[in-house]
Amino acid sequence: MLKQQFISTPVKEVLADDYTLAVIPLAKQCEPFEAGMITTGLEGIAARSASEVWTVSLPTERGQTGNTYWSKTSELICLAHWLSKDECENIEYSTQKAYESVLSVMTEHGFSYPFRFWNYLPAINAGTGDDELYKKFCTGRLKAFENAGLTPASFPAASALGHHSDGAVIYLFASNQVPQHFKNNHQVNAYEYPRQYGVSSPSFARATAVSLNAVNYLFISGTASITGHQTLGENDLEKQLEVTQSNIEHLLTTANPESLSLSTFKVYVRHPDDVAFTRNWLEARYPGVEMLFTIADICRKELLVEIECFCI
Ligand code: 3EB
Repeated sequence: MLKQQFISTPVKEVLADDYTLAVIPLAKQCEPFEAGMITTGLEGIAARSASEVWTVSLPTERGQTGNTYWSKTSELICLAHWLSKDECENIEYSTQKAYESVLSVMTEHGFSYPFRFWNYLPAINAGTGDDELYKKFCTGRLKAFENAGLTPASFPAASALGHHSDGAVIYLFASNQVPQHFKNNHQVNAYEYPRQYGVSSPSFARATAVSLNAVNYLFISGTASITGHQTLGENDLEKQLEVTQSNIEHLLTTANPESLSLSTFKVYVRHPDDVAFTRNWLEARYPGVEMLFTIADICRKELLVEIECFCI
C-alpha cells in the first residue's frame, strides 16, 4: 500500500522508519542530505509546517548511485537527483544529464516504468520568450526522454514548479508494472502545445494510473487553469480555481479506470496572500481531501495556482 500523508513529525523520526519511502520537508534548501529525504526548496505556510511523507507496506532499502539517491521496495523505486546552483546556470544541459542519470539508475535497479515525476526549479519564470528557464528545462527533459527511447505515449504524470532558493531537484516514482497514461480531452496534450509555448513541448501526461501489488493508484499531474492550450482567468484567482477544478473533475471521470477517489491535493500557490482564499475555496468543496499548501511559481507567469492529486 502506497500512502501519501502530510504530517508534522520530525523528519529524523520519519526517516528512521523503514516503511518511509520518502519524506519531503517544506524547507528553503534544495540539496541532497540522505537517501529517503527530499528537500525541494518549496516553502509551506508559516505556523502550519508539515512534511509530505510517502509510506509503503514493505520495508525500504535506500542508497545512492552516483549522484542519484534512491529508496525502493520490490514494487517501486523513488529516485531523486539534485542540480547545484552552478549546474542550474546551464539548465537545459543539466536537466538532460539529470534525467539521463535517473533513468539509467532506475533501469539498473530493475524498474522499467516511470509513472510520476516532480520537478522543482529555481527562478522558473526568469528569462524571456524561448530563454525562460522553464522552457530550457523542457528542452533538456525532452532530449533525455528521446535518448532513452521514451515516446509521448509513455510520458508519465508530472509537476514542474519554481521555488525561491538555489538548486533544483527532480524526483520520480517508477514501477515494474506498465502504467497507463491519460490525456485531458479539454486540453491540448502538453507534448503537443503549439510553438508559442517554447521550442520543446513539456513532456508529461495529464494523469497516470498504476497498479502496485494489485492495488490501484491514480496520479493527476499538476493541473491549472488551461483550456485547449490557453490560460484562462488571468489575474482572477477564483476563475482559475474553477477551471482547475473542472479539469480535475474531468480527469476523475475520463482518466480513472478504477474509479478511484481523491485522497490528497498538493496545492501550489504563487502569492502567499492567495493561500487563505484558496484553502477556504478548496476545503468547502473537498471536505474529505487532505491538502498541503506550498508557495511556488507556476511555469506560466499568468497562472496563480496549480493542484496535483493522488487518488486511491
Ligand atoms: C500545464 O498544464 C501547466 O512541465 O512537467 C503542469 C504539470 C505544468 C507538469 C511539467 C507543467 C508540467 O501546462 C504546467
